[in-house]
This record gives sequence, C-alpha cells and structure tokens, in this order.
Amino acid sequence: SACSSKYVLSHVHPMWQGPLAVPGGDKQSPIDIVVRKSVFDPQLKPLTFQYDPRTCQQIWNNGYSFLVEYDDTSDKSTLSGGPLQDPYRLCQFHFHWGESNAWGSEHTVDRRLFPAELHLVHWNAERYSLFEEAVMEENGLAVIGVFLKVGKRHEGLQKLVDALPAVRHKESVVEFTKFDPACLLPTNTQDYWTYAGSLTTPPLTESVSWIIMKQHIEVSHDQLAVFRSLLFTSAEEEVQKSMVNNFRVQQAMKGRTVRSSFT
Ligand code: SG4
Ligand code: ZN
Repeated sequence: SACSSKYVLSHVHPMWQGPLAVPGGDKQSPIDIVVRKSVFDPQLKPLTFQYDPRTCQQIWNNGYSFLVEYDDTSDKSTLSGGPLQDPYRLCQFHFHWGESNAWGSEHTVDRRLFPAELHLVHWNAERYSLFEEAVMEENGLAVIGVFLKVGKRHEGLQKLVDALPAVRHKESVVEFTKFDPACLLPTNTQDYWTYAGSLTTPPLTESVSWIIMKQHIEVSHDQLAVFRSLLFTSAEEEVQKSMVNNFRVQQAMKGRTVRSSFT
C-alpha cells in the first residue's frame, strides 16, 4: 500500500519524507509481473540496442542511487524497436538493491524478488527537445529493467564496481568513460515483458514504457556488497546511512496488461 511505501522509504531517503507525491494515477510502477496473465503480442518487434561507449561520462551518487551518465546531446546511444515507435536516447543507468540478497528489485516475477534491478533510462528525443520535458509526457521515456541474481562475478560490471568507492558519499561525482552498457544486458534480449507505467521516484510521472528482460544477469555477492557500501548521506553528515533498500513498493495493476514478446 502507499502507506507502507512511505514508511519504508522515509527511513532511507529524505526524498520520501512527507506525503508521497503520487499523482493518483492508474499507471504507477513498479508492479508484480504475473506470468500467466501476460499476453503474447506477435506485433512486438525485436529490440535494437545501439550504444556507443564513448558517450559514457561520469558516475554520480545522487543520494538515492548511483547514476552512470551518458552524453545525450545526439543520437549516438539509442534504443529502438520492441514496443517503441521512435528511437530513444540513453541518458543514464542506475540500480535498486536490498540490504540482503533476499530482496531489492522493484519489479517481481510471480512474486519472486531479486537482490537488485538495473534500469537503463532512455528518452524520446524525436518528440521532445529536453529530457525534463519527456519526463512529463506520454511516450517520453523507455526504461529497460534487468534483474540481478547472485552467482558468479560479472566481468563487465567489475569496472564499474571498482569506481564506486570514489562516489561513496551523496553528491560525489567521478569521471567514468568508455563503458559499454550493453555488457550489462542478458544474452537473450529478445524475450521481454512490456507495460505502461511510471517513474518509481518523484515526480512519479506516467511517462514510462517499461521493458523488463525475462533473462537475468549474474553478479557476485562481493560486487553487491560494494553497492551496499555506498551512502545515502554526504560527507558532512554526522550519522552515515548505508545506501540499501532504495526501491519503491509495488503498485496496483489497475486494469493494465503486461504484454510479452515470447510464448
Ligand atoms: C533513481 O532515483 C535515479 O537516481 C533517478 O535519476 C531516476 O529518475 C529515478 O530512479 C526514477 O527512475 O527508472 N526507477 S526509474 O523509474 O530517471 C529519473 C535521476 O534523478 C527521472 C536523474
Ligand atoms: Zn530505477
């Protein structure tokens, strides 16, 4: 419920203190994907990821997650196909994770929780001229979700993990270049679920075409431990708070359907 979400998150981040800024909409995220209720849509196209590692710029601890930011002033790194009518530009990716391996993802599949979830955030530069504008509009954003499971070490992720101690505190930024986000995708990107939803943090606008990968990726417990060593707090604060449980609780389907690209 909205009450429990406020309760959980007000402990971890001041962004969530006070009344939740839910616009009272019918298309909020995240959700539980009920596999047997998802509907195969043969019209869904394969996804095309065209990422240029040279557009990678920096890592920023924004006090809620860490963002790996990309230059989105041109169409150098884009996502197209799938349910999308236009190419969407990559602007950043970030993760959500738990304090233990038993939870942490925002979406779930048949109620199954994952220890973390990757979000690659793209915006529709064909239709809108600014990211800030796309955030407010229908078909403004496309977010790819990838579940993380604990298993063997992820070689591609390690370069990022090695850079994280430099952004331990809130508001710290470090240069980070030549990182290919495609290395974080599962081997099979053609099987996915898609539905119309919202951002999972304020402003919670219902501008997101969610595309959730069926296949997960594996990372090691030690790699997730480095995520958990980050802080919600700045260097000046007396009481330091570990960056964990930075997920929103699940929202009602309210009559929406989840479509799948596979049978
Ligand atoms: C995280 O808090 C990111 O730090 C935010 O990035 C992001 O907001 C927010 O999650 C919501 O994104 O894919 N989980 S989500 O729905 O991308 C935006 C920033 O604040 C607008 C830049
Ligand atoms: Zn997210």
